Amino acid sequence: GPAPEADTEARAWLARHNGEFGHFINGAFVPSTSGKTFNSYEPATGALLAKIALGGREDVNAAVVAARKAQGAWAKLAGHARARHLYALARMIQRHARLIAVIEAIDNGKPIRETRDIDIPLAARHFYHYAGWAQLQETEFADQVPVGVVGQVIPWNFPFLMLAWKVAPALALGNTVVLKPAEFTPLTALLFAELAGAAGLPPGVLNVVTGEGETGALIVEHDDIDKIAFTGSTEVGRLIREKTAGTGKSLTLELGGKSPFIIFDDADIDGAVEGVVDAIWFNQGQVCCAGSRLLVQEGVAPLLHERLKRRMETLRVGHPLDKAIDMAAIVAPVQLQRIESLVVQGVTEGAALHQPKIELPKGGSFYPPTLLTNVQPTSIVATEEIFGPVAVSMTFRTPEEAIQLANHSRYGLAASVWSETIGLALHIAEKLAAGVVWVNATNLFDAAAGFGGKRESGFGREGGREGCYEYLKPKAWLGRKARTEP
Ligand code: TXE
Repeated sequence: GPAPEADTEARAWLARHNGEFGHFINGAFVPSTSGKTFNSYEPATGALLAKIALGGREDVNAAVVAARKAQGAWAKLAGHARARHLYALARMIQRHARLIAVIEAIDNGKPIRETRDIDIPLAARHFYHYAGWAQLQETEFADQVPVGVVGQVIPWNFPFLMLAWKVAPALALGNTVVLKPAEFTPLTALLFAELAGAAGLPPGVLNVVTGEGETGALIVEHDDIDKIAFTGSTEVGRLIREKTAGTGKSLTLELGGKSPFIIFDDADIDGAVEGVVDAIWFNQGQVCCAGSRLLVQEGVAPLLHERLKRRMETLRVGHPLDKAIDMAAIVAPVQLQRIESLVVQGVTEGAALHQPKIELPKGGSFYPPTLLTNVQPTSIVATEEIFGPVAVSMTFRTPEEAIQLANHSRYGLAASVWSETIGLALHIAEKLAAGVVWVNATNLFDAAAGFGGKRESGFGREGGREGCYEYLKPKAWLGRKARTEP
């Protein structure tokens, strides 16, 4: 069951705010001008978790005004001075790692083991990494200037990590931020804002406006924002691209995916099975780069499916704060229904359904680990992002067929290739339409490596040097020496 002592600190933090949160604008929490709020629920129980300010036009405007006012002085700071702020933020994350991890697990429904070991440490690492780039700004990016005021709209699947991916490079390179967390998961962004204030980040440099899609749209449409960075659904990404077209705003989009996970006959089968567990059942499959399309070479398919099914029987689905579980809750009932309906459609289109006989907790939004075999490449479950713990499996005969099947997608975010023949694996990797290819591995991330997609998975990179360019604009300086001679 859940570890009750683990959430005392979290409950105390919620109680300190009376379970009600305003926007973080110009260094302080403020309610919505309209007085409107929305509810945030606990996915694992369905219980009300907090009341959150619903951002309207006035709130977005106040945040943009604060960000604009702060931007000049923030950009004028020497790189090493901005780096000090980022180091302070990174240390703050580490000091409060447990609290952030617990709040994230409660708010999103994901396992505490994942927030504790992955989301939060990796978020801290992003701040450390970009502190390094801030120190190098004058020498490495001498001909570039900050973009200015940046609007960042982020999703609910990795709320704190997506905040770090966006906020760290933006601040490091002299921009100021108006951030909108997803409506399902606003809490760790608010906690971060509070910690940033305590760490001495100047008012206005980071502003958090909470709200639903409409609040995001107000940010996208605001006249005094220089750039929009968005991670979320392909549909909303398309809308944002349309809305920013014809304006001077820069844009980066990190959208959906349907990433292939290719297993050749000569792959290390046990390794590949553990890879699948990681690829599609990590974070309940709510991962943009999830290896959701298994492409298995014909000779090994029966064995792989058998081993995979056996492994599925051992996965435990439980409460997010239980350290002994592998999977926890789906973020919201609406997402659960979407998963259920897509799986039903897949079965109607001829897929064979396999779910282990395991017990699911009652009350919250839970879905078991699921495998669909005998899937046709044109089936809706093979083409649409399910964004849940559902692996769909198809077979292929030749490497050429694997490449063709893998690239038969409107997306191009990630791919995994499993083979003990390194030459083959590298040949396949080269041919895949993807922003990242993992060989005999999956879901590997690093703050120093640029992450992003092609095709309808979006454009722009987060992480590493590439991530810096998304928050800088080239500026040419041409001039003549003043003539001093007569
Ligand atoms: O995403 P939305 P949803 C995919 C995944 C999932 C589906 C639906 O397939 O099942 O999208 O999820 C804000 N202008 N991904 O509906 O709506 C919204 O408030 C500006 C993949 O939750 O895209 C939230 O902060 N902003 C993805 C953010 O956009 C708007 C992660 C993302 O929510 C807006 C999430 C608008 N018009 C979902 N409408 C990934 N790439 O990892 C909404 N928002």
